[in-house]
Amino acid sequence: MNKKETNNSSVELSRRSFLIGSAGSVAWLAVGGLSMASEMQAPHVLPALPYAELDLEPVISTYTIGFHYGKHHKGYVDNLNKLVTGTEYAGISLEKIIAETAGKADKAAIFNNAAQVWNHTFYWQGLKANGGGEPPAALRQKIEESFGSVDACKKELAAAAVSQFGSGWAWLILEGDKIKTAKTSNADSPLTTGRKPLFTIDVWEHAYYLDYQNRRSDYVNALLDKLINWEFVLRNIG
Ligand code: MN3
Repeated sequence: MNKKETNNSSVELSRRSFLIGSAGSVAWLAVGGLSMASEMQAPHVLPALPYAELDLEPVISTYTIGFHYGKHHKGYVDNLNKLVTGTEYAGISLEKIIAETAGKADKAAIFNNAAQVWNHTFYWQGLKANGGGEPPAALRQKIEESFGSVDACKKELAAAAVSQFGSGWAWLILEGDKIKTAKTSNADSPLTTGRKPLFTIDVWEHAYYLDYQNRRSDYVNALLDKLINWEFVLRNIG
């Protein structure tokens, strides 16, 4: 572990301690992917980023994160809290809200905001400073079984991200014992079709337009080469 990572870890730990101390019911902070929001109750809380806002420079600028995390992600949390207050969805977990509102036209606003809260939290967790590079051996083997090579996996995921028409998300998911790629539109999530998310890339324009304008593929490739947190992907396989 280099010095920068050591420093980041201690920043992360002290943030966690602070949040756990100040909001004891928020269990999202446990690292490990899918369980991250399982005990989050309304009112829903914007989870802390697992790194400083400048740590993803130069791939994702502090300016982009300021808007994306501080305005967009926070906006979904605030909207969700407004929408569920006084309804049957108040006080239940984010995952349960997503499961119970998926596909219901009259619950679309609640679904969209809940799924966007989940998707963004998952997206931030999947990135890290000095990410990319080679996956851990156990993950590399799984990727090779599924795609032939790490490079082929990254190419297929980048193709999914670039070809998603309009706003949405590209994913690595687990189906059976194989890793696959997927893409979803707007707020949609693999969770609603029983697929297990391992990693996601936000391809809404707000995720990259300030830094890359129309060059979505440059954003996607830089993210996969320099920010993907392979340990997070491996933990989600479980
Ligand atoms: Mn976004």
